[in-house]
Amino acid sequence: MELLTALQGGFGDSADALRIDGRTLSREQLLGAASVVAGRAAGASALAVVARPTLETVVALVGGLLAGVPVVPLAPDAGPVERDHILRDSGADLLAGAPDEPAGAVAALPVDLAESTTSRHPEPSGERAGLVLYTSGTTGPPKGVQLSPGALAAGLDALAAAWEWTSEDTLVHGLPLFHVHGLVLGVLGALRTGSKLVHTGRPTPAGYAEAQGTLYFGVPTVWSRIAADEASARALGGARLLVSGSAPLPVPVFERLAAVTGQAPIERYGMTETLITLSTRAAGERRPGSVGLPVDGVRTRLVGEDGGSAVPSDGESLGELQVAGPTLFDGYLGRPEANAEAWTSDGWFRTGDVATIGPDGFHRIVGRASVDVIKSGGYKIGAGEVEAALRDHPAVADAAVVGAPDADLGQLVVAFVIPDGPVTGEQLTAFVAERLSVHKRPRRVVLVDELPRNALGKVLKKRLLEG
Ligand code: MLC
Ligand code: AMP
Repeated sequence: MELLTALQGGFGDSADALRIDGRTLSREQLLGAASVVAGRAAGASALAVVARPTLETVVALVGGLLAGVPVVPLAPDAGPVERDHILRDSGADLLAGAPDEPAGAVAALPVDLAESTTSRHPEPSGERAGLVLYTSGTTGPPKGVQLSPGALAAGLDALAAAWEWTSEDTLVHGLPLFHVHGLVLGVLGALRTGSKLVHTGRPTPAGYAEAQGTLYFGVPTVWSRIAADEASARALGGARLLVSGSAPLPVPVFERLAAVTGQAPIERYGMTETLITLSTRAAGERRPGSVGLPVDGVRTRLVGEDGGSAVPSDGESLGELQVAGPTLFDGYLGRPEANAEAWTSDGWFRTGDVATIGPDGFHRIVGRASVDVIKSGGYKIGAGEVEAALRDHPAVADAAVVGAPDADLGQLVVAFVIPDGPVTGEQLTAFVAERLSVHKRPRRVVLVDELPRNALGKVLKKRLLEG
């Protein structure tokens, strides 16, 4: 399966085919440098990549894919607990990053853009995972989602069709390069469609405004900040398409963005495990609060709370959204139980999201079935992982973590902590930021004497959210 079609030369090339944080690379230069990485990575079990927003990250990613070695992106600020877990769980035996990147116990593969080779590695047949992306669940440490080159290609082709995305586009975003949105859509998408890529380093309104793109990607927090910054928003008026995803785009943000930029955003829905499965269309209706229709090849259904009954497509009845199709992952790495839970006996993936489907087929995502999965700034954060990190602090007796509604981030990570000694909220925030990664830190810590529990001892999180 050839995934990186734009590297075959058919779309032409330019010195600034890729621009990240002000530095540029042509596709030919990318291929030359990535081929060096591929030569060094060949035969590895898995290649971890410290996914800073840099050209080196893209070179390492492409090198791993060309070598047929599963690529495991790491959040650059991942603390020791998160990083050690991902390295151990994925079996990564090489770690790629800038030459000064500390590799720890794993062998280092330094990426130097000055190194290039004319030897070429034909893209592998695709039997092994292309990417292993780590995602948090309700409990326990993050799980490795195995995505095949075939699923990645099918997902990107479906989006290219839905958004009329071509080599004429210049894609702009500033999203992190260790998740589906920034990495799969935001980097591999450009390397498959042949569009130019501008990565702004951070997803700031000013960075987006300066970039002069035709196609812009953002999470709702980014769009909300752009909509509030009129000068930047107006600069996007000439773009072809503004696309929001990774979390619900609030209707007032949709409307404000449409008013200030002169164009309604596209909203699309997906998951690490399924890639992007639903979207409104470039040529179709863009309805506020709706994520539109299944993309090419994807099938959806709603299932009632009892797990079996079908839910009518009346735009009101709620059910769990289940999906099937060629964009789905090949299972969680080494997790037979999680895999058994994730799929129905008839082969559908349970998303854990609650949705409605209208008579016209338009889907609306209403929320998540579990309060233990938090979406903050578009990042998925498992309450259980943050609670476990907090309990590792010597002055914490117990902790419960919830996602409180927040105008900027969608949800805010809030920790209710029973202390067992002198400790401040700031200290606990820093403790989590250092052990896991910065975006998983509780932004608010409430010290309490006890946690509300039901008769079975389970914490009543809804009560914490109400109080
Ligand atoms: C803050 N910082 C700290 C810290 N507190 N550093 C150390 N310790 C602490 N206690 C630093 C950070 O490192 C960072 O530095 C800076 O402060 C700001 O970080 P932040 O507070 O986390 O930024 P924030 O404003 O909250 O970020 C908002 C955001 C971000 C929207 C930019 O949440 C984001 O990038 N979201 C994108 C998530 C995403 O791509 N999700 C896709 C998942 S895939 P510095 O130096 O970095 O500025 C998916 C599938 C699909 O969902 O459908 O797409
Ligand atoms: P992740 O595991 O980070 O890929 O996050 C996937 C989750 O993000 C989904 O299960 C949804 O809960 C949420 N999500 C993604 N896109 C949207 C959207 N457009 N609207 C609402 N929720 C979304």
